[in-house]
Amino acid sequence: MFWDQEAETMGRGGLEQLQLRRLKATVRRVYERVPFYRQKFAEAGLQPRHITSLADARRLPLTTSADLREQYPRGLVAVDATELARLHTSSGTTGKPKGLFFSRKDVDRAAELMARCLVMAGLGPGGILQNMMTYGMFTGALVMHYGAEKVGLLVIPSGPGNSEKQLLLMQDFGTTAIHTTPSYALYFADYLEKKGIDPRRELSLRQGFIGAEPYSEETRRKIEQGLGIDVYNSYGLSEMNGPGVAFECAEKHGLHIWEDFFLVEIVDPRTGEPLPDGERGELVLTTLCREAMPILRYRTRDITSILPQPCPCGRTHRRLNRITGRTDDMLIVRGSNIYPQQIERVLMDIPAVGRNYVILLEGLDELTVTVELAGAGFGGQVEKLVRLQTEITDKLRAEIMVKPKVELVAAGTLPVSEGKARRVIDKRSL
Ligand code: DLL
Repeated sequence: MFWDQEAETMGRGGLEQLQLRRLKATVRRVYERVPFYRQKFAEAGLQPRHITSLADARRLPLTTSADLREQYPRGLVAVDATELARLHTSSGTTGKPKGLFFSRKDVDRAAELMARCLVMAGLGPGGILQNMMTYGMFTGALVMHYGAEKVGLLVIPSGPGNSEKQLLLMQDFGTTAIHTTPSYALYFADYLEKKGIDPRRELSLRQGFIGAEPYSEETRRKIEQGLGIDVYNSYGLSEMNGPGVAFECAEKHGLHIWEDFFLVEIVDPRTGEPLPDGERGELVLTTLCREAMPILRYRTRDITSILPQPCPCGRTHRRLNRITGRTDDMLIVRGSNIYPQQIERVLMDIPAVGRNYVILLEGLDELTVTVELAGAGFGGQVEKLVRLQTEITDKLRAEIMVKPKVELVAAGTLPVSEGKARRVIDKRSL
């Protein structure tokens, strides 16, 4: 099923021609209207007429998250104030937020891409979507909301948290699909288990659109089992609209990124040099259709690779591999480079492990992983617990080359955040 079959299955030649036309228009636009880019072009001795092929894109300046903060609040806006329709902000872990503007057309186009994603996952009129993302300055809920309405779904804007209310809505209105983060999906699965509710028999849930945070295949499996749904990975970032940038099709093997809207590059995070398809590196994106706030070569800091093979679903837009981490997520512990996702993969593959965990670093590189046990966990069988603790320690050590201290706690003990989970607490720098 397609939302926009022509655009989604366009031949590569036509798609690349379209990209080039849009790239040139975007370059002209920012050169003429955004002093920040005009200056960057001047520094590089570059003019819009120098961009004559897609390969020339690598001559364009890179834009970083720090640039967006420095240009806050309106530095990167490329339209008149009267054309602005919506503001979102995105706050990182430090400093000023980023101001992200949409024109009316941008709002509609973001919804259009979201609609492609939802139809790709098999949704259509009659579907009932419970949108459990945070409504507000975060793009996650609103962009999905508009896309889902476009497709003809009934949208329940439940927002995050309050599992009791979420469950009631699902029971009373027959929710068929949910939109949430992996951490809340796991938490909610736990909640149902505790309540003794079998989602397969008692709820109408069929699909989950899960994103906004990295997660592993093992976590996908846990969510699918716990909620009795098909999980589709959804990737996006506020700087590029929010959700709807890349999404899985029924193959569930890589996320189609909408290349008529985004120019995709993978670069070596250290040198910024482009890498060939298939190699893992940092994702760099250029908006090709944004009016209010076009962004050239944005360094997402997300690590992934392009799956070069054509997809059996017939879409020609290339697929991104699951995001395996961020360049700024990497922890260096006793000289080893560790990504939190490596820890997650190991944990979620152990059936006795529950759905939440925290990674704590303190003192001189002491690493403690606190792990919730699955459902019935603490049966007072100390021997079993000790065995499990040893199993987790050994498996983590084999994966990350560092021996962590492992603490086991009862299910539901660790805090759950309504927005994105905070799983790594690094007290070393304090
Ligand atoms: O999280 C947009 C979004 C909302 C995507 C809802 C999907 C669903 P930001 O708050 O700007 O925007 O955060 C963007 O979150 O650069 C990634 O590091 C991470 N991220 C988002 N989706 C995924 C995913 C939204 N599926 C940042 N897998 C991105 C891994 C993800 N990481």
